[in-house]
Amino acid sequence: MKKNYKEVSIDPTTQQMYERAQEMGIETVWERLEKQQPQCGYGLLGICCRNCMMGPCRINPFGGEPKRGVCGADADTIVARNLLRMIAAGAAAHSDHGRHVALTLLIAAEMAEKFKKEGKPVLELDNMASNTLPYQVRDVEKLKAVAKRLGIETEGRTIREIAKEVAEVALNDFGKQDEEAIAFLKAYLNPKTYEVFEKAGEKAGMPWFENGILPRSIDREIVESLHRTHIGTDHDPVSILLHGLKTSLGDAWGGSLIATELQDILFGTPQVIKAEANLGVLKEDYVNIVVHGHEPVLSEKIVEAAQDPELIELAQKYGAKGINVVGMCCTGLEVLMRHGIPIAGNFLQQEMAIVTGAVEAMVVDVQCIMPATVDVARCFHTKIIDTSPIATFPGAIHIKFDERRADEIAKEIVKTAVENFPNRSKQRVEIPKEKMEGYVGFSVEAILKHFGGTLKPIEDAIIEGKIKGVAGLVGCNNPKVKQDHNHIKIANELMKRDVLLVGTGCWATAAMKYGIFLPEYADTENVGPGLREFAKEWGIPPALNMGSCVDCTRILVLADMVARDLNVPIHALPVVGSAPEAMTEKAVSIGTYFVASGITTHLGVVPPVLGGPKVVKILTHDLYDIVGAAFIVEPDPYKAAKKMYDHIMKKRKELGI
Ligand code: SF4
Ligand code: MSK
Repeated sequence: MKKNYKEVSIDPTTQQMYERAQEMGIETVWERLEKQQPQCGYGLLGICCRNCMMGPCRINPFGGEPKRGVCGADADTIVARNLLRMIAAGAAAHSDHGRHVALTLLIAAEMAEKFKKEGKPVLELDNMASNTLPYQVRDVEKLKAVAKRLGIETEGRTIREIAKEVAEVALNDFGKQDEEAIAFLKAYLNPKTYEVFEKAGEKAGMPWFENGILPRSIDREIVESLHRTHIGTDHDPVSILLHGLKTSLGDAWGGSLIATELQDILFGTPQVIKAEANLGVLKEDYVNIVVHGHEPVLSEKIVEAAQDPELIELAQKYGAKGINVVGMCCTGLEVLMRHGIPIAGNFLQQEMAIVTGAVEAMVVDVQCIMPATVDVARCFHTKIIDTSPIATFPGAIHIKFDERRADEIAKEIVKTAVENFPNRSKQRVEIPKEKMEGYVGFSVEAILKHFGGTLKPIEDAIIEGKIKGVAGLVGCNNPKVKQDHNHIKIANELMKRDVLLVGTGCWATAAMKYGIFLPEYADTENVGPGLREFAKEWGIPPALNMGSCVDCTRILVLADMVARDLNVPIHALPVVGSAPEAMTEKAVSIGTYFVASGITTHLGVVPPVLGGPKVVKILTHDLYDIVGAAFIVEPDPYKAAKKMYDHIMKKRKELGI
């Protein structure tokens, strides 16, 4: 059933393309959601279990029979187990991404070693700055900083040797078998928060969680999640959820952190740069390539290949003015942050980009890519090119990526897109004109640089009350919520109350589309006087784009630095998190690791937990006593912002500021 375009999104480009899709009879995410109605009530409440073949089992949500599954599991056990599996899947996705980056760094270092033995230019290879390598070390300073944190010797060693050891320490964190916390967590976390993690088991009345919720290895905690939730294993919602916190911390201070830090080493640490967002970044006269997914290991190379003079010449031969690479979702944010490559949209715009009729190729890697893109692409000349050996899309072109042949494969992909340009039907092109500029690239390093090498100006502004606190806004779009509506409403409501925003993921793309990443936004009525004054004094927007989903760890590292400066655990800070339009299992893991790390976090979409009253109580109340933070679940953006602000004010009071 056709919806009014105003119901699906507040973004004019999505509205326009949604209408166009309707006219062309193209099914989109909104029709598919409609066809799923009514969605299963058991599923929404989290009280169905398929963990063994005596099931599936369902619990009566009204208190009648059946109260237990065939094995005897009650509603809380089932809800907690389902939630743990969601956390584990989210942590797995982020962490496998991190592993891929670590392996890429290792492969590059090993290739440098091999080439050196073959007599190629020694100095360049020792510095990992040779063009013969598929991947180089672009940020030597960051490599050394990460090595120093990890206790790796840097003096008198080549970049290649340091890079190799950093990659090895990272990879060891995935599979080690001892009981110690992972190396990256120990290297980054302040001792006060470390202690909170260590004592969490005791505080929860489960002293057999010997090292509390300190993750021992990234993979092990994910595997143990599957083990615990196997029929007949863990049945206490408290221990199941404690392990959920532990697994998510393996993501936060392990898999995702490794992804962010090693990507910065390989591709450069983001610095502040101006760029553009929204579907208006597609260009009518150019070959348009959309890079979509999450891993910059591929998209970095596509960006490079698109600058190849031979490929540009080929594009011109086919009548295009050149090659225009744009991003989508988190892969888009990665190249936006590092190179200012324009971002075409967030999660709910992937089909919309194809509906413009102007996309020659959508090049996808992993995560958040709808299989429906292939169906929409069939209505146009667009080619969907899948590239990851772990993500194959029926009906797409498969050009699988291999880091060792990265340049060659990237060129093949770009060439495939260029050669598709003559197949474009000019009459069927309609590109929305809206796009917006904004400043991006606020890595922790860029923020420090901007404030003169210290966070003191931010801390002072918080202590003075000019800024009341900081909110980390993250996460997806979800067609159950009007696209971007909650993202923008919550952002404005918090900024009005003088809360400085930092954010990532689809929230960041939403904020950029509405001009929030422009310093001028501080002059609008959506920003309170204190935050306005602070933003103007420092020449920053009232909200800072910190990158992709894995870059939520930049928010954690920033919070950790402030906590160190004030000599408190993270949970003592006037800081909150929010995923206003959460959708993925990764968002569940992020929300959980924010909370576990001490940042009370709001979810704007109710997760499937309401069928387990004990679970709800643990998540929204008991966790305050265990880790000092908990979840706020509130679909109404105004009420949500108020609750988040109240939490910030409570923390200020406790700090005596
Ligand atoms: Fe049913 Fe228990 Fe099997 Fe789940 S594990 S399907 S509740 S019998
Ligand atoms: S892309 S995880 S929809 S933020 Fe990271 Fe957006 Fe959520 Fe995917």
